[in-house]
Amino acid sequence: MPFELPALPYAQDALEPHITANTLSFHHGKHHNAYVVNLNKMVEGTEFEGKSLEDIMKATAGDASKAGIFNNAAQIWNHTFYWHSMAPNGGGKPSGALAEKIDADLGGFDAFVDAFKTAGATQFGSGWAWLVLNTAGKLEVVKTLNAECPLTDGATPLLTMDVWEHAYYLDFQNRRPDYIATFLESLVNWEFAASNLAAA
Ligand code: MN3
Repeated sequence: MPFELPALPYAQDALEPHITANTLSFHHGKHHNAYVVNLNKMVEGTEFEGKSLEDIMKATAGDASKAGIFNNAAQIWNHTFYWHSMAPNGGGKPSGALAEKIDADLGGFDAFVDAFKTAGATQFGSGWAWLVLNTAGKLEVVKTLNAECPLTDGATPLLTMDVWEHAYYLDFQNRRPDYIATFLESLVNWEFAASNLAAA
C-alpha cells in the first residue's frame, strides 16, 4: 500500500485568524503532499516498500546514502504530528499529569514557554521545536534540523511546532517569534500532548 496524505484533523480555515486557509492549502496540500508523492516514488521496489513510516525513519536516520528516503518519510510523520499539535481554540495551559510533569521536569509552565520559544527561535534555518519524553523518562524541550525527528533517538514526541519558513511566511512573513507566540497562545493542543504522555 502506498503512503497517502492524511486529512487535516480540522477544516482548512479552522485555525484562522492565526494560521490562514491559504497557508494550510500550501502547507498541507502542496508541501506535505509532496513528501508523500516523493517517498512513494523512492521506496517503490526497495526493501522499504510496505514498511511503516516509523520503521523507515529508524532504519535510515543518519545514513547519508538514504537521506532522501529519510527526509521524505520523516517530513510526512512530522507534519501529521504537527497538525494534531494544534487545534481550533487551542492555547492555554496543560492540566493534570502533564502539568505536574512540566512543573517537576521543566521548572513550571513559564519555564516551558521560555524554553520552547527559544528552541523555535534559535533553530537556524529550517527545523522543528518539540516537547518530548526523553529516554530517561523526563520531559525535555528540543529542536531538530530540517526533517530530523526525536523519535529516531528513542524519545517520545508529545508536541511539535514547524519552524520552516513555509509554516508561517504567508501569515507572519519574517516574524518567526510572532508565529511562535501565536502557536503557544492560541493554537497549541494540550489534550494531544497529554494523550501522548498517557500512552508513552
Ligand atoms: Mn512544514
